[in-house]
Amino acid sequence: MYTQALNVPESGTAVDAGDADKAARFQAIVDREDKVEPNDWMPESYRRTLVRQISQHAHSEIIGMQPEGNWITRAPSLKRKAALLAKVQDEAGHGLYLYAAAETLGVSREELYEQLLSGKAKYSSIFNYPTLTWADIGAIGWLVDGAAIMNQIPLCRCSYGPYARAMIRICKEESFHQRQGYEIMATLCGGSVKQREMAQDALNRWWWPSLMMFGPSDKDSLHSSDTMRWKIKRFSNDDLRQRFVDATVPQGRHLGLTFPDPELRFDEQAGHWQFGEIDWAEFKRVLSGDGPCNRQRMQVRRELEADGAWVREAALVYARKQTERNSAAKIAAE
Ligand code: FAQ
Repeated sequence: MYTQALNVPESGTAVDAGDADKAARFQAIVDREDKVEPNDWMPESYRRTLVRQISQHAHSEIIGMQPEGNWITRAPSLKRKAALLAKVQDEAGHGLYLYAAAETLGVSREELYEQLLSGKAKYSSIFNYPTLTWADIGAIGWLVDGAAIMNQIPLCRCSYGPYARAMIRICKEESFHQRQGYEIMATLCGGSVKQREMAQDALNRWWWPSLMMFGPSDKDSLHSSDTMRWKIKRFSNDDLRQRFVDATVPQGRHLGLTFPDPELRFDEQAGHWQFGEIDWAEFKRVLSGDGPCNRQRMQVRRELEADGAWVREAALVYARKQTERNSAAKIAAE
C-alpha cells in the first residue's frame, strides 16, 4: 500500500536474527535520545504509526482552517482580520511541514490526500464543531491552540527527526495563536454585558470538545504504549489533559468566566483541578463521522480539492517546462 522507505524491510513483522539485531539497535538509538532519520532502519510498525499520527495531524491543520476561515470576512476590525488571516495561513503552513515530514517515511502526498478525501483518515474531532460567533475565534485560539501546544511541545522531542524538527516551528506559532485567542477573550470579557455573554457561551461550547482533543482515556488508548516506548509520545493522553486543565482553569477564572463542569474543583492535596467525566459517547460519535459539522467539513475539502485542480496542473506543466528549458540550456552550453 505505502511506497517503501529506504532500508525498510517488506514485512516489519517477520523477525529473523538480523531483524532482531536491527530492532535492538533501533531501540538503543531511541533510548539514548538520538534521532531516527529517514534512511535509518526502523520497524515497519514504527513507520506505520508515524505515518498515521503525522498525517492525521497534517489533515487536522488543513481541516482546522475551515472553522476560523468562516470568520475572516466578518472579523470586527482590520487588525483582527489581519491577525486571523495570518493565523489561518500559519495552519496551512503547518499542514505543509507535516505532509513533508510524512513523505520522508515513503508515503506520497497524493496517497495521504486520498485517505483524507475518501474518509479513511481521521482528523482531530475538535474541527467538527461550528463557529457561531466571533467569541468562538477567541475560544479556539485560547483553548484549541492551548490544547494543541500542551500536546505538541513534547512532540518537539519525538524520536523521529523530521517530525520533531517540524514541531519546533509549529509550536512557536501555536503559542502566538494561543495568546491572540486569549486576548480576544480578555477584550470581550472587559466589554459590554452582551460581549461577556458571548465569551461565556463560547467557553461553554468549546470546553468539553477541547478536552476530547487529547484522545481517549489511557485505559482505552490503543497506541499509547507503543508510541511511548518509541518516544514518539512522551506523556499519556490523560496526563496531558490534566496539565491542560490545570493551566487553563486559572486563566478562565482570571477573566471572570465559569467552566461548564459542576464537578470542577481544586484538589489541594493532589495540587490538581479535578474535572467531571467526558462524554465519550459524543467523542465516538464525532470520530465516526456524525459530529455537528463532519459532513460539511469533508464536502468543503472535496470542493476545494476539485477547484484547485487547475492550479496543480498548471504548476506541474510549468515545472516540467522549466526542467526542459534548463536541460536544453545545459546541453547548449556543453
Ligand atoms: N480526534 O490510541 P489513541 C491543532 C483517534 S492540531 C480524532 O490514544 P494516539 C492545531 C486516534 O487517532 C490537532 N481522532 O491514539 C490547530 C486513534 O485512531 P486510529 C491535532 C482521535 O495517536 C489549532 C484512536 O482515536 N493534533 O489543533 C482523537 O496515540 C487551531 C485511538 O487513540 C495532533 O494530531 C481526536 N481528538 O493519540 C489547527 C497531534 N484522539 O488512528 C487549527 C499529534 C484520538 O487508530 C486551529 N497527535 N483519536 O484510527 C497525537 O498526539 C495523537 O495522535 C493523539 C491521539 C493524542 C491525538
